[in-house]
Amino acid sequence: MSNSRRNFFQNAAICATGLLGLSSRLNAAAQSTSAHSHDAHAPHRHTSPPASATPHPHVPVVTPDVPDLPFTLDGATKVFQLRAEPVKRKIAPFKTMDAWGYNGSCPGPTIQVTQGDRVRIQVENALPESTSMHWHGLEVPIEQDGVPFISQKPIPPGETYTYEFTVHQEGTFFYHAHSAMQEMIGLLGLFIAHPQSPYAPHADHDFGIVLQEWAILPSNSVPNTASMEFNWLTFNGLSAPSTTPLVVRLGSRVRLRFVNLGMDHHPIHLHGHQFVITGSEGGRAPESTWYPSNTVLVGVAQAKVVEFEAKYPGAWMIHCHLPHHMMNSMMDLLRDRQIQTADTTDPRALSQMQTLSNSVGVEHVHHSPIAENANSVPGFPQDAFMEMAMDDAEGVSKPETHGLPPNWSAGMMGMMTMVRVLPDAQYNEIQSLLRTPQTHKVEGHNHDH
Ligand SMILES: [Cu+2]
Repeated sequence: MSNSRRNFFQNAAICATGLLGLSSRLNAAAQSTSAHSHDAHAPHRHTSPPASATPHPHVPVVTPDVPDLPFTLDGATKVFQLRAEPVKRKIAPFKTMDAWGYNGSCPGPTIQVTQGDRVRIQVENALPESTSMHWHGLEVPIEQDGVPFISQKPIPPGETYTYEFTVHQEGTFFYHAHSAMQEMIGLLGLFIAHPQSPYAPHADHDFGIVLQEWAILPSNSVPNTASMEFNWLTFNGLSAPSTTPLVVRLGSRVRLRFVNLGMDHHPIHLHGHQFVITGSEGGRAPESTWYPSNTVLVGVAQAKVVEFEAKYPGAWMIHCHLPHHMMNSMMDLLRDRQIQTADTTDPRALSQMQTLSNSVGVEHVHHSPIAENANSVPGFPQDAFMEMAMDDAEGVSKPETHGLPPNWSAGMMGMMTMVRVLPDAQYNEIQSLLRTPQTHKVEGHNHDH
């Protein structure tokens, strides 16, 4: 180790010690406002982020549909536990996959620390094969780098390996098993390092979104990680319309952090607003580099962070703009009965739609009207029969979808979610629903009777 490098780590350690008090307070603040934290220390799940007059230097990152990873303290060191294991994930109302993940979640739970923190992460291997963990983008000593046979021996099934390092960076990082097929079957998660000096301007909402793609043959549940034909596209392990909308207050500043560890680059597009790209997998970008945009290309192994003022009320889509990534495999719904016609007077087509309806498990299958002469038009059908409303399906109906127009889910497919920019009254209504113990549905106002 060179002198400069040794000095660097010594300085980092001193820095961490000096800032420990601040760091702990930041984390206490973060945990008390964490919207989706599963930390037993967080007393208020689903509480709303504070309004812009917040006393906190930063709001915690919310990873929709993915929990946060709790930690304990050993002196000044934050201790995390990750268990690599098979995970069942219901990615859409009619599709459950057998992936691998951490602590029952795929992607794994989000780690949030503050720049300067010393962290210890105990990785338990409950997989049927060896694994290891790489801290993607973090400047850690080589023995913590997680590459099997180069920086460590693989972690055998049933054993636990401990990583420990100081996080001297800020930004959006991720952790993943350092083997290609294990990455592709889901072994990754977000690693957020909040800055010691708050970012300016202040963001009122901060969301993390993991982009993944899967090849799952009809009637199968195990992704084929060797395939290059992806038919299921997910944000945080869910396909639209199961993805939970991002609910933000009108007039607030919103930060979105995307990470991609798949086989394709995803151009992520936001409707109705311009954003600036404020960071990458290397941390915060200087403000002089920001320019207006509404599509950000999130390349493989990259993180991209964008920020925007939520100026316009409405339900604004956020999605990958690759056309095939805005849908999932229809083959899977139809199994061996492909629709050959969209003629609704064709009894076969109707029976197929009925089959579809049964397999989806909802009474109403919605599709847009088609023309009388549709079958005589070359190229027909394209999107007919691809629109299916599943507003009330399990995993789709939730407080965050409350108040959306009927059949809102008809056009929501694949790598897609929405940001709902809501005036105070509607925003507060959803926050209040989130604080209420959930019953089966939130739409009905008399479901207690
Ligand atoms: Cu894409």
